[in-house]
Amino acid sequence: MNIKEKIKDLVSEWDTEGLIEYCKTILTNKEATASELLKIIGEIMKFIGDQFEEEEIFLPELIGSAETVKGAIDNVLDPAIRAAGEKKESQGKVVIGTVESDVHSIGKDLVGSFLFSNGFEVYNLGVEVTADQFISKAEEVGADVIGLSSLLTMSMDFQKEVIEELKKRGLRDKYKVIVGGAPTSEDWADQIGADAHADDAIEAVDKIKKILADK
Ligand code: B1M
Repeated sequence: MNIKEKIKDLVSEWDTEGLIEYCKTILTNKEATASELLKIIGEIMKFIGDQFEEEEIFLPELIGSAETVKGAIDNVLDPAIRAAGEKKESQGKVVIGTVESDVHSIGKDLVGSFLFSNGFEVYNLGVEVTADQFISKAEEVGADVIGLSSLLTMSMDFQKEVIEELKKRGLRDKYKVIVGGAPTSEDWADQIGADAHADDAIEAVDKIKKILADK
Protein backbone atom coordinates (compact mmCIF):
# COMPACT_ATOMS: atom_id res chain seq x y z
CA MET A 1 0.00 0.00 0.00
CA ASN A 2 1.48 3.40 -0.92
CA ILE A 3 1.58 6.43 1.37
CA LYS A 4 -1.50 8.11 -0.14
CA GLU A 5 -3.65 4.97 0.13
CA LYS A 6 -2.56 4.37 3.73
CA ILE A 7 -3.34 7.98 4.70
CA LYS A 8 -6.69 7.84 2.92
CA ASP A 9 -7.60 4.71 4.93
CA LEU A 10 -6.59 6.31 8.24
CA VAL A 11 -8.54 9.50 7.44
CA SER A 12 -11.62 7.53 6.38
CA GLU A 13 -11.45 5.53 9.64
CA TRP A 14 -11.04 8.82 11.63
CA ASP A 15 -7.95 7.23 13.18
CA THR A 16 -6.29 10.40 14.45
CA GLU A 17 -3.71 8.62 16.63
CA GLY A 18 -2.94 6.21 13.80
CA LEU A 19 -2.45 9.07 11.34
CA ILE A 20 -0.25 10.99 13.77
CA GLU A 21 1.97 7.91 14.33
CA TYR A 22 2.08 7.08 10.62
CA CYS A 23 3.13 10.64 9.69
CA LYS A 24 5.82 10.56 12.39
CA THR A 25 7.15 7.26 11.01
CA ILE A 26 7.20 8.56 7.43
CA LEU A 27 9.12 11.66 8.54
CA THR A 28 11.55 9.69 10.71
CA ASN A 29 12.29 7.27 7.86
CA LYS A 30 12.56 10.22 5.43
CA GLU A 31 10.07 8.55 3.06
CA ALA A 32 8.45 11.96 2.42
CA THR A 33 8.78 15.53 3.68
CA ALA A 34 6.13 17.30 5.76
CA SER A 35 5.28 19.51 2.74
CA GLU A 36 4.77 16.42 0.58
CA LEU A 37 2.51 14.87 3.23
CA LEU A 38 0.48 18.10 3.45
CA LYS A 39 0.01 18.07 -0.31
CA ILE A 40 -1.19 14.44 -0.19
CA ILE A 41 -3.59 15.28 2.66
CA GLY A 42 -4.97 18.23 0.65
CA GLU A 43 -5.67 15.90 -2.28
CA ILE A 44 -7.37 13.39 0.02
CA MET A 45 -9.60 16.11 1.54
CA LYS A 46 -10.59 17.17 -1.96
CA PHE A 47 -11.52 13.54 -2.71
CA ILE A 48 -13.52 13.28 0.53
CA GLY A 49 -15.19 16.62 -0.32
CA ASP A 50 -16.25 15.20 -3.68
CA GLN A 51 -17.70 12.13 -1.95
CA PHE A 52 -19.67 14.47 0.34
CA GLU A 53 -20.97 16.42 -2.65
CA GLU A 54 -21.99 13.16 -4.36
CA GLU A 55 -23.78 12.17 -1.10
CA GLU A 56 -21.61 9.05 -0.81
CA ILE A 57 -20.72 10.20 2.73
CA PHE A 58 -22.55 12.55 5.10
CA LEU A 59 -21.77 15.42 7.48
CA PRO A 60 -20.65 13.34 10.53
CA GLU A 61 -18.15 11.43 8.34
CA LEU A 62 -16.94 14.68 6.86
CA ILE A 63 -16.42 16.21 10.31
CA GLY A 64 -14.62 13.04 11.51
CA SER A 65 -12.24 13.11 8.53
CA ALA A 66 -11.59 16.84 8.90
CA GLU A 67 -10.81 16.45 12.62
CA THR A 68 -8.42 13.55 11.91
CA VAL A 69 -6.55 15.61 9.33
CA LYS A 70 -6.44 18.60 11.64
CA GLY A 71 -4.94 16.38 14.40
CA ALA A 72 -2.05 15.33 12.14
CA ILE A 73 -1.44 18.85 10.82
CA ASP A 74 -1.48 20.48 14.27
CA ASN A 75 0.54 17.78 16.08
CA VAL A 76 3.07 16.62 13.49
CA LEU A 77 3.20 18.36 10.12
CA ASP A 78 3.00 22.02 11.06
CA PRO A 79 5.62 21.62 13.86
CA ALA A 80 7.88 19.67 11.44
CA ILE A 81 7.65 22.44 8.84
CA ARG A 82 8.29 25.09 11.47
CA ALA A 83 11.35 23.22 12.76
CA ALA A 84 12.73 22.87 9.22
CA GLY A 85 12.15 26.56 8.46
CA GLU A 86 13.62 27.97 11.66
CA LYS A 87 16.82 29.36 10.20
CA LYS A 88 15.36 30.84 7.02
CA GLU A 89 15.56 34.56 6.38
CA SER A 90 12.06 36.12 6.45
CA GLN A 91 10.46 36.60 3.04
CA GLY A 92 7.78 38.82 4.54
CA LYS A 93 4.96 38.82 7.07
CA VAL A 94 1.56 37.37 6.20
CA VAL A 95 -1.55 37.64 8.36
CA ILE A 96 -3.92 34.89 7.26
CA GLY A 97 -7.35 33.69 8.34
CA THR A 98 -10.75 32.45 7.26
CA VAL A 99 -13.21 35.31 7.06
CA GLU A 100 -16.15 36.06 9.34
CA SER A 101 -18.97 33.43 9.49
CA ASP A 102 -16.82 30.70 7.89
CA VAL A 103 -15.30 27.81 9.89
CA HIS A 104 -13.40 26.02 7.07
CA SER A 105 -9.78 25.82 8.20
CA ILE A 106 -7.97 23.04 6.33
CA GLY A 107 -7.17 24.84 3.06
CA LYS A 108 -6.20 28.03 4.84
CA ASP A 109 -3.92 26.08 7.18
CA LEU A 110 -2.28 24.40 4.18
CA VAL A 111 -1.64 27.82 2.65
CA GLY A 112 -0.18 29.00 5.98
CA SER A 113 2.08 25.95 6.26
CA PHE A 114 3.32 26.28 2.67
CA LEU A 115 4.04 29.98 3.23
CA PHE A 116 5.92 29.14 6.40
CA SER A 117 7.99 26.46 4.67
CA ASN A 118 8.87 29.08 2.03
CA GLY A 119 10.30 31.43 4.61
CA PHE A 120 7.35 33.72 5.39
CA GLU A 121 6.41 34.75 8.91
CA VAL A 122 2.83 33.58 9.21
CA TYR A 123 0.25 34.90 11.66
CA ASN A 124 -2.64 32.45 11.39
CA LEU A 125 -5.70 33.98 13.04
CA GLY A 126 -7.90 30.89 12.67
CA VAL A 127 -11.49 30.97 11.47
CA GLU A 128 -14.42 33.42 11.61
CA VAL A 129 -11.97 36.30 11.67
CA THR A 130 -13.51 39.79 11.51
CA ALA A 131 -12.21 42.69 9.41
CA ASP A 132 -11.12 44.46 12.58
CA GLN A 133 -9.16 41.40 13.77
CA PHE A 134 -7.33 41.09 10.42
CA ILE A 135 -6.44 44.77 10.34
CA SER A 136 -5.50 45.05 14.01
CA LYS A 137 -3.13 42.07 13.71
CA ALA A 138 -1.62 43.43 10.48
CA GLU A 139 -0.99 46.77 12.20
CA GLU A 140 0.42 45.09 15.32
CA VAL A 141 2.97 42.90 13.52
CA GLY A 142 3.75 45.22 10.58
CA ALA A 143 2.45 42.75 8.02
CA ASP A 144 3.18 42.91 4.29
CA VAL A 145 0.23 40.79 3.19
CA ILE A 146 -3.27 40.00 4.42
CA GLY A 147 -4.59 36.61 3.23
CA LEU A 148 -8.32 36.02 3.24
CA SER A 149 -9.76 32.52 2.87
CA SER A 150 -13.42 31.82 2.15
CA LEU A 151 -15.04 28.47 1.36
CA LEU A 152 -18.66 29.57 1.41
CA THR A 153 -20.43 31.64 -1.21
CA MET A 154 -22.13 33.37 1.70
CA SER A 155 -18.86 34.36 3.38
CA MET A 156 -17.14 35.80 0.29
CA ASP A 157 -18.58 39.25 0.96
CA PHE A 158 -16.52 39.40 4.13
CA GLN A 159 -13.38 39.38 1.96
CA LYS A 160 -14.75 42.52 0.34
CA GLU A 161 -15.53 43.95 3.76
CA VAL A 162 -11.89 43.68 4.87
CA ILE A 163 -10.78 45.65 1.80
CA GLU A 164 -13.50 48.27 2.35
CA GLU A 165 -12.47 48.58 6.00
CA LEU A 166 -8.81 49.07 5.00
CA LYS A 167 -9.93 51.88 2.69
CA LYS A 168 -12.06 53.49 5.42
CA ARG A 169 -9.05 53.51 7.75
CA GLY A 170 -6.74 54.94 5.06
CA LEU A 171 -4.65 51.75 5.13
CA ARG A 172 -5.44 50.15 1.76
CA ASP A 173 -2.05 50.96 0.20
CA LYS A 174 -0.15 49.70 3.22
CA TYR A 175 -0.98 46.01 2.67
CA LYS A 176 -1.22 43.62 -0.25
CA VAL A 177 -4.39 41.53 -0.07
CA ILE A 178 -4.70 38.01 -1.49
CA VAL A 179 -7.95 36.05 -1.57
CA GLY A 180 -8.54 32.32 -2.01
CA GLY A 181 -10.92 29.44 -1.39
CA ALA A 182 -13.08 27.34 -3.71
CA PRO A 183 -15.83 29.89 -4.57
CA THR A 184 -13.35 32.71 -5.28
CA SER A 185 -11.73 33.55 -8.62
CA GLU A 186 -9.51 36.06 -10.44
CA ASP A 187 -12.69 37.91 -11.48
CA TRP A 188 -13.85 38.10 -7.89
CA ALA A 189 -10.46 39.41 -6.78
CA ASP A 190 -10.63 42.13 -9.48
CA GLN A 191 -14.20 42.96 -8.55
CA ILE A 192 -13.40 43.60 -4.87
CA GLY A 193 -10.03 45.24 -5.52
CA ALA A 194 -7.78 42.52 -4.08
CA ASP A 195 -4.16 42.39 -5.27
CA ALA A 196 -4.15 38.68 -6.06
CA HIS A 197 -6.08 35.42 -6.11
CA ALA A 198 -4.74 31.87 -5.81
CA ASP A 199 -6.38 28.55 -6.58
CA ASP A 200 -4.20 26.50 -4.24
CA ALA A 201 -1.45 26.67 -1.64
CA ILE A 202 1.43 26.43 -4.12
CA GLU A 203 -0.01 29.21 -6.28
CA ALA A 204 -0.60 31.31 -3.14
CA VAL A 205 3.13 31.21 -2.36
CA ASP A 206 4.03 32.16 -5.96
CA LYS A 207 1.48 34.97 -6.12
CA ILE A 208 2.56 36.44 -2.79
CA LYS A 209 6.20 36.38 -3.86
CA LYS A 210 5.18 38.14 -7.07
CA ILE A 211 3.06 40.88 -5.48
CA LEU A 212 5.80 41.60 -2.95
CA ALA A 213 8.43 41.77 -5.70
CA ASP A 214 6.23 44.27 -7.62
CA LYS A 215 5.68 46.39 -4.48
CO1 B1M B 1 -18.18 22.60 4.40
N1 B1M B 1 -18.84 23.29 2.69
N2 B1M B 1 -19.75 23.36 5.30
N3 B1M B 1 -17.45 21.78 5.98
N4 B1M B 1 -16.98 21.73 3.27
C1 B1M B 1 -17.99 23.10 1.52
C2 B1M B 1 -17.08 24.30 1.32
C3 B1M B 1 -19.08 22.93 0.36
C4 B1M B 1 -18.56 23.30 -1.03
C5 B1M B 1 -19.64 21.46 0.41
C6 B1M B 1 -20.87 21.26 -0.42
O1 B1M B 1 -21.96 21.36 0.10
N5 B1M B 1 -20.75 21.02 -1.69
C7 B1M B 1 -20.22 23.85 0.88
C8 B1M B 1 -20.13 25.32 0.46
C9 B1M B 1 -21.10 25.67 -0.65
C10 B1M B 1 -20.93 27.08 -1.01
O2 B1M B 1 -21.25 27.96 -0.27
N6 B1M B 1 -20.39 27.32 -2.19
C11 B1M B 1 -20.07 23.67 2.38
C12 B1M B 1 -21.10 23.90 3.32
C13 B1M B 1 -22.45 24.30 2.73
C14 B1M B 1 -20.91 23.78 4.71
C15 B1M B 1 -21.94 24.01 5.82
C16 B1M B 1 -22.90 25.20 5.62
C17 B1M B 1 -22.68 22.67 5.98
C18 B1M B 1 -23.82 22.66 6.96
O3 B1M B 1 -23.64 22.92 8.11
N7 B1M B 1 -24.98 22.38 6.40
C19 B1M B 1 -21.04 24.24 7.05
C20 B1M B 1 -20.61 25.72 7.17
C21 B1M B 1 -20.16 26.09 8.51
C22 B1M B 1 -19.57 27.50 8.48
O4 B1M B 1 -18.50 27.71 7.93
N8 B1M B 1 -20.26 28.45 9.09
C23 B1M B 1 -19.86 23.41 6.66
C24 B1M B 1 -19.04 22.76 7.58
C25 B1M B 1 -17.96 21.96 7.24
C26 B1M B 1 -17.16 21.12 8.24
C27 B1M B 1 -17.04 21.79 9.61
C28 B1M B 1 -17.87 19.79 8.39
C29 B1M B 1 -15.83 20.85 7.46
C30 B1M B 1 -14.72 21.89 7.76
C31 B1M B 1 -13.77 21.41 8.84
C32 B1M B 1 -12.54 22.27 8.92
O5 B1M B 1 -12.12 22.93 7.99
N9 B1M B 1 -11.93 22.24 10.09
C33 B1M B 1 -16.30 21.06 6.02
C34 B1M B 1 -15.58 20.59 4.90
C35 B1M B 1 -14.38 19.70 5.20
C36 B1M B 1 -15.96 20.91 3.56
C37 B1M B 1 -15.38 20.37 2.24
C38 B1M B 1 -15.93 18.96 2.03
C39 B1M B 1 -13.88 20.28 2.11
C40 B1M B 1 -13.14 21.59 2.42
C41 B1M B 1 -11.68 21.25 2.51
O6 B1M B 1 -11.13 21.14 3.60
N10 B1M B 1 -11.05 21.00 1.34
C42 B1M B 1 -15.98 21.39 1.18
C43 B1M B 1 -16.30 20.76 -0.17
C44 B1M B 1 -15.12 20.81 -1.12
O7 B1M B 1 -14.27 21.69 -1.02
N11 B1M B 1 -15.14 19.95 -2.07
C45 B1M B 1 -17.09 22.00 1.93
C46 B1M B 1 -9.65 20.60 1.24
C47 B1M B 1 -8.77 21.83 1.20
C48 B1M B 1 -7.33 21.38 1.03
O8 B1M B 1 -9.14 22.57 0.06
O9 B1M B 1 -10.35 24.29 1.44
O10 B1M B 1 -10.50 24.31 -1.09
P1 B1M B 1 -9.73 24.05 0.13
O11 B1M B 1 -8.40 24.96 0.09
C49 B1M B 1 -7.56 25.00 -1.04
C50 B1M B 1 -7.94 26.13 -2.02
O12 B1M B 1 -9.29 26.52 -1.96
C51 B1M B 1 -6.98 27.22 -1.71
O13 B1M B 1 -5.81 26.51 -1.32
C52 B1M B 1 -6.20 25.41 -0.49
C53 B1M B 1 -5.13 24.34 -0.54
O14 B1M B 1 -4.80 23.97 -1.86
N12 B1M B 1 -7.25 28.20 -0.67
C54 B1M B 1 -6.57 29.39 -0.68
C55 B1M B 1 -8.03 28.16 0.41
N13 B1M B 1 -7.90 29.28 1.11
C56 B1M B 1 -7.01 30.06 0.48
C57 B1M B 1 -6.49 31.32 0.79
C58 B1M B 1 -5.57 31.88 -0.08
C59 B1M B 1 -5.17 31.21 -1.23
C60 B1M B 1 -5.66 29.96 -1.56
O15 B1M B 1 -5.00 33.08 0.12
C61 B1M B 1 -5.27 33.75 1.33
